[in-house]
Amino acid sequence: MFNRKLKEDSEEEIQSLDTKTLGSLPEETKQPEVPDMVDQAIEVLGNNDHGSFTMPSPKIYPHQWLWDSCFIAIGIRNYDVDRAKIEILSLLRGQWSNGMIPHMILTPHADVQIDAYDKHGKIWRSWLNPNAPDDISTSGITQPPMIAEAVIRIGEKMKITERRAWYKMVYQSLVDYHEWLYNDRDPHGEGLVLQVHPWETGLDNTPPWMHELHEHLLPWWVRVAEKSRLEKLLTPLRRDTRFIPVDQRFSNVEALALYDVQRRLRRKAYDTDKILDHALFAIEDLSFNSIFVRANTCLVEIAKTLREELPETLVTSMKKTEKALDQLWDPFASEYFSRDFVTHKLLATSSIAALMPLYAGCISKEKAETLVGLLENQHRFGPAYPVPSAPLDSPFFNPERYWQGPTWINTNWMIIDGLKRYGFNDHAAALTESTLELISKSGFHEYFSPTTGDPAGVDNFSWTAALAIDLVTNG
Ligand code: 2M8
Repeated sequence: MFNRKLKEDSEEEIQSLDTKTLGSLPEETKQPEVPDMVDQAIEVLGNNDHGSFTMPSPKIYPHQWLWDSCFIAIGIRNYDVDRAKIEILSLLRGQWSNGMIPHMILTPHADVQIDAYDKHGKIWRSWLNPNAPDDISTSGITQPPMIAEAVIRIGEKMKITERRAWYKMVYQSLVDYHEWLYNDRDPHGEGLVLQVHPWETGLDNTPPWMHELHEHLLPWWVRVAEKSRLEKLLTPLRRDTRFIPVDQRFSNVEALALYDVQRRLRRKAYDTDKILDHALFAIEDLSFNSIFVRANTCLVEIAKTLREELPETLVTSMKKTEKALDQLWDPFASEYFSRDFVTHKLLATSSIAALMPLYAGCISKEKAETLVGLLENQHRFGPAYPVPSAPLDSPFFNPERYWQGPTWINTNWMIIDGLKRYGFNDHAAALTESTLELISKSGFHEYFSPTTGDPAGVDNFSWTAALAIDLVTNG
C-alpha cells in the first residue's frame, strides 16, 4: 500500500529544499574545468524545470513522465543531489494506493503559453479508478521501472549515512511498485510482466507493437480513414506537429490507434483484470522486462544497504523473472523478442529492445556476445551514429521517424551501462564517444538520424541534456 507518511515526508522535503537554484549554482559546487556541453546541458534542464520536476520539453511534453524523471535525476545528481532527490520524490506523489506508479503526472498549467495535452486530466480521467490519488491527475498506465536505478545512482553520490536515509525515504514505495508489477501484471506467475499500451514501453511506435496493432487491433474506422487517406485531415489538428515535422513523429494512423487503445483502457477504468478479460492486446515487452530485471537488482541492493528483508514472494518472483527472460530468446533468429501474453508467440519484429538484455545483466556471456555482434553489424544496429531504435534492415526503418529508426540517448545510456557490466569496455567507450559526438554536433535534441547524425524531434530535450552530463562526468 502506498505509504501516506512517505507522501507527507516527500512533500516536506520538496518544500524545504530550494528548488529554484538550478543553473545558478554557487561557484564552488561547479567543477573547475566543466566542459561547455555540461554548462549548456545544465541550462537546458534549468529552463525545463517546473519547480519540483522537470518537463521533458515545455513545447510538447509539459507534464511529468516516469522514466524521463529518472534519467533526468541521473543527470542532475552530478551537480545537485538534493534536486535529483526532489525529481524522484515528486514522481512518487503520483503513486496509486495499489502501488502503481503512473507514467504521467498531469500538470494543470496556469501559463497560457503552455498548450498542454490533457491539462485537466479529462482525457485520462484517472479518478475512474479507486486506487488513483484524489489530489492529483495522472495517467492510468505505467512506464519502464527505472526508479530503483535512479535511486541507486543518486545514492552513489552520498556518504553512507545520508544514503541510508535516502533509501529509507523511498524503500516502501519501491517495494509496493515492484509488488504491483507482479500482482497485477504477471497474473499467471510466469515471471514476465505484461504491458497493455505501447506507451508503457516508452518506445511508443516501436515496430513490434505497431505490427501487432496493425495486424489485430486497428478499429474499422481507422482502417477506413487509412484507406481513404482521410487520416491526412488530422495533421493540422495535431499539437506535436506544430513544432516538429510530421515525418519525424508517429503517423496519423498510429496516433489514432494509440488513442483508441487508451480509450479502451479508460473504459475499463485501468483495471488490469477487466482489461485482460476483454482486450487481447497484452505483450510481455522485452525492453520493459529487461529494465525490470535491472530494477530488481537495484532494489535488492537498496534493501541490503538498509538491512531490510524484501518480502519472500517478491524475492521468488524476482528470481523467476531472470530465468524467464531467456524464454524470449529465439534460437533461429539468434535474437531476443517480445512475446504475446495470450498466445505465447514471440513477436519476431526487431527493434532496439533486442539489445536491452545487456542492460538487464542476467543473460549469459555467450548471449551477450551475440548481442554485441548485432551492435557491430553495419546492416543492423551499427550505423555511423548508433544505436538505431529499429535495425537498418527492418521494413519499418526510417532514420527520422521517432522510435522506428532514430538514435536516442536514453537507450544508448542503458546499452553503455550493460556493455560495461559484461566487460565490453572498448565497446562502451566507443559508444559513449559517438553519443557525445552526436550531441556536440547536433545539440540536445530528442533523437537523431543514425545515418547522418542530424537532429530530429524537439530541441532542448531534458533527458538528452541530463544523460550528456552523466556520460561526460562518469562515462
Ligand atoms: C513519448 O511518449 C509520450 C506518451 O507517453 C508522447 O508521445 O506524447 C515517448 O518518447 C516516451 O518514451 C517519453 O517518456 C515521453 C516524454 O518524453 O514522450
